[in-house]
Amino acid sequence: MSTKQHFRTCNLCEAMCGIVIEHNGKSVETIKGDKEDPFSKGFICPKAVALQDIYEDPDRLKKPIRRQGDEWGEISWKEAFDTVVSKLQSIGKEYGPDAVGYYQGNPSVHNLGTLFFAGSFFRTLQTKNGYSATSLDQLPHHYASQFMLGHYLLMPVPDIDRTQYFLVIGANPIASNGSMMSAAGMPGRIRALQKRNGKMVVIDPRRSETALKADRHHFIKPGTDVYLLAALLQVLFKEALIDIKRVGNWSKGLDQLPSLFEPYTPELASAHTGIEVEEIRTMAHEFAAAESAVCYSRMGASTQAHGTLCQWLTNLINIVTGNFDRPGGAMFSTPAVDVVKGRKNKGTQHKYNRYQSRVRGLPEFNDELPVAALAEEILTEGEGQIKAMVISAGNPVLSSPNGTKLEKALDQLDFMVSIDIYLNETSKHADIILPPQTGLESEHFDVVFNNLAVRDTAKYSEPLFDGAEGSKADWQIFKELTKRMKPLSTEEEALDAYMTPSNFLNEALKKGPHDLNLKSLKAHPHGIDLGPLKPQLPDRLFTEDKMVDLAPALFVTHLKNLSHELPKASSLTLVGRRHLRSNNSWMHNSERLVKGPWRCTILMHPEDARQRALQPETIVRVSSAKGSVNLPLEISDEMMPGVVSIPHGFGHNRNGTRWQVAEAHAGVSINDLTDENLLDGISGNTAFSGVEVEVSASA
Ligand SMILES: Nc1nc2c(c(=O)[nH]1)N[C@H]1C(S)=C(S)[C@@H](COP(=O)(O)OP(=O)(O)OC[C@H]3O[C@@H](n4cnc5c(=O)[nH]c(N)nc54)[C@H](O)[C@@H]3O)O[C@H]1N2
Ligand SMILES: Nc1nc2c(c(=O)[nH]1)N[C@H]1C(S)=C(S)[C@@H](COP(=O)(O)OP(=O)(O)OC[C@H]3O[C@@H](n4cnc5c(=O)[nH]c(N)nc54)[C@H](O)[C@@H]3O)O[C@H]1N2
Ligand code: SF4
Ligand SMILES: [Mo]
Repeated sequence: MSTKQHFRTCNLCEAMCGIVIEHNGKSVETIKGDKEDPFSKGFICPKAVALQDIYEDPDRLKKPIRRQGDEWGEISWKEAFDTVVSKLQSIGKEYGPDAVGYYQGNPSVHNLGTLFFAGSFFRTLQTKNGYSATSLDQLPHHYASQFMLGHYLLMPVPDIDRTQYFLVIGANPIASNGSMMSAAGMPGRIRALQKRNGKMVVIDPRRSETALKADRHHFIKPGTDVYLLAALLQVLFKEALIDIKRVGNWSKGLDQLPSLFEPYTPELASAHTGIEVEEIRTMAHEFAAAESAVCYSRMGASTQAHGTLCQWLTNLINIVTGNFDRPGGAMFSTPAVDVVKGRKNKGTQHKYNRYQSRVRGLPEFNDELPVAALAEEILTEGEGQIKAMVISAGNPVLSSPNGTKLEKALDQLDFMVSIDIYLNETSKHADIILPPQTGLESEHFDVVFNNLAVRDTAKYSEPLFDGAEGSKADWQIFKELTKRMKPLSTEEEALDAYMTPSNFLNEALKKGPHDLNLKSLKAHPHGIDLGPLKPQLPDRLFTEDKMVDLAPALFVTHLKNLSHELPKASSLTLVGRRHLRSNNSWMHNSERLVKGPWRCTILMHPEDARQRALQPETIVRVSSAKGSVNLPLEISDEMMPGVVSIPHGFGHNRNGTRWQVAEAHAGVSINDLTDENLLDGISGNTAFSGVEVEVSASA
């Protein structure tokens, strides 16, 4: 068979790299970067080849399976759908709609069909118990956007290609390839910044892969970023370095800010963060003096106790220095499919706290509750207790705090269904697993990540291969479930065949700002360049008064209540880390990606190891209030003294899973140590950073 070329976008992470796949119609020969892709220009990371590994993976599920005791047996799609819907309906009827919960994991937003079709199904459940990986990740960013700009999806993106000063707080884009900042080819973009005499400053408790490339790196005590950000604002106001520019014409609340930040001196910030007073002042001066500058705070500044305050203050720093909505600062994309306009806010300025979680009273946001509440909502008896779960494209046993508690909870459900390609640590608790086609078998367009991209481009990827015989795509699964839950009306019936991801995409493109359609995208298989980010405020604001709210009352109150006292010294604080060749919990089944040195280690500063008489490369025991794990110790001065780091997504050592390579590289789960009670005080987002642990030689 002759070799053909197929062009597509890799959908494994947020970077949207263009790839060229050489294939013979049945199998992949090579996967390489597509130099003609206008966004990625040939860049790929080592994970791209995993698209082939996942496609060929003998462990990947292709037919629905049903559990009987510890055994799984294949069943037909009809039997699977019938059983799932009759179980969900009977549980809903007996205990009320809140008895059925759902969780959507990270790959949901990388999947065109799921984005278009999952929502309709979950709405048929009419439950308050909706959860997703959002509250393990970027929920504070949505709060900041909703409360300041009026729309939770209107996200400021660092204009990395034009900035002269890039302040990176709690992000490691060299390993993660960027998040809430789709920017394929981060190493090249950082090199270009430095070549044009720009600077990158990194704030991280670990000298990360990104910190190694920085002009300056400062260690910071986990969870204390709010003091640093507030001190930067204090210096800017106190020394009259404010130059708000255009935003001043359509923003409110500026007058409140100087007194609000006055107490947050660099001295106070230094005591909390461990960063020198003079370094903090210099950072503020440099930021204000730079031709353009952008502060970018991500995971480390989001999944922590003051995540929402951090995102608010990050926006403020960009705004009050005149670096908002202008080249080189924080800007907004103009995506071909406009998800922001597409998801109207319908006048509810704040989709927030319309109801609370039953047991702990955590606030709803955008129809979801924080995942940290999920286990207790299943385990705590009473009206509204969750009795059944639908889990799609997620692995919360490994990804959510106190995973051991969640796995106990899942075990006691009356019914659970997973929509997943693997029998993983979570789906193993299901009664039925519905496996979708995936990756190379799917068509693709990035609806979400173009909204977060550092440049506007558009690209459609055709499916490369047909799915296995009789298999279904995620969207077909959701569509079938929806129809069975809520039979179609005659009008809907007439439209049914038209309701496909491509038709929806075509409609959305036609409504979008660039006058595109599916046909025009198909004519450009490498993608279309739509240019650099453009200023677009105040038109794009969604606040009712068309003003940027610089001082939302909810945030101001929390800041006023923030304790200035230093916490009592803890022994060791735990943070996470990501590795370039891994992706959350589900890419450990590719032999090519897991090879090399053992990655699931705990990193510790030499002085901390010496104090505990711990030897390198020995197995140590790490204990927290929630659990303990044993894993190899790596001693390195890349860690800040007092802070240790363990990667997340490992822990494939639980019985009953079916991913052979991952089981052979099991590691342990950091989330057996993390705590479902440590949350961002405003949003209920999980605070993964800052868990106290003790480390000792393992017996
Ligand atoms: N301690 C700690 N915990 C963390 C983090 C951390 O930094 N530290 N990071 C958090 C973050 S940011 C995130 S986003 C979460 C991620 O956590 P989750 O979203 O809960 O889990 P993933 O590991 O992404 O698992 C994704 C699942 O989707 C399946 N899958 C892959 N592709 C498809 C598909 O096309 N369709 C379907 N139906 N299924 C598919 C995979 O088989 C896998 O089982 O983890 C969070 N947990
Ligand atoms: N290779 C790879 N790429 C990925 C993923 C993956 O698992 N592997 N996951 C994807 C997903 S779902 C996401 S959300 C993104 C996340 O991408 P990023 O936002 O870049 O997140 P991380 O790579 O986890 O980097 C977070 C950094 O914050 C630091 N940190 C921890 N606590 C604190 C703190 O309190 N303050 C400060 N200032 N820093 C702190 C950590 O040491 C770490 O270096 O990556 C995506 N890309
Ligand atoms: S950085 Fe790697 S995983 Fe992410 S889109 Fe590019 S090739 Fe895929
Ligand atoms: Mo994430």
